[in-house]
Amino acid sequence: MTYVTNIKPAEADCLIIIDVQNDFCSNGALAVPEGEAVVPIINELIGLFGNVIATQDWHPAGHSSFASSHPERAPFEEVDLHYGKQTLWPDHCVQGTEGAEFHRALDIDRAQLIVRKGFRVGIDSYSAFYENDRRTTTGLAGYLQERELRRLFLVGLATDFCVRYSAEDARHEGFETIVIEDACRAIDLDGSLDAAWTAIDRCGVGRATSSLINAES
Ligand code: VGL
Ligand code: ZN
Repeated sequence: MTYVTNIKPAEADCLIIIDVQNDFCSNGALAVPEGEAVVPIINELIGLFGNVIATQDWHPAGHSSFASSHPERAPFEEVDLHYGKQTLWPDHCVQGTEGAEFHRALDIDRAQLIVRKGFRVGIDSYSAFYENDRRTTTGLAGYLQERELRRLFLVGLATDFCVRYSAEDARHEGFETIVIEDACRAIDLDGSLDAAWTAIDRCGVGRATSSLINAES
């Protein structure tokens, strides 16, 4: 595990806020335990970074990742879709619904880009970079390259799904990548949180704590 300390956000650094949406917070359709606890922490971080991007899980009704789209299947079961195994979820983050909106206290106005993902009815997308077929891109890597943003700090929901896969893909795309641990919360399904940290550590993504990130002095 690589712990990164003494971080002063600079020009080539970017904060990427993953899926801080109502459906992943308390009373949401796919509530992440303590999901909303990341909001004040992330708002502090937004103030320290010159570059901020957010992702928004953005599914059409009837999305293939919804258990309700599969007869006789229940949420949190796994099915085989055309690209491989897919966990089924309760209906969540349906385009245009309140559940898909960002948490109202999140300082989203500072985001320079919002990447919507999971909008293809037949493919889920955990990662901010690649959909779950591992082939279809969101365009984010190209955007970051064109803006010469090279070091990425990931925060948000959920640690063991969208944050994890975004971190792995960011690293594979050649970005220096750091997950800010206390600014994330997990779903934790059948050991998925342990698996996520193992995968994050193994691919060379660093970890940090928000209180050790300082403004440029
Ligand atoms: C997420 C499951 C389904 C996430 C999104 O944001 O981690 N998890 N859709
Ligand atoms: Zn989703």
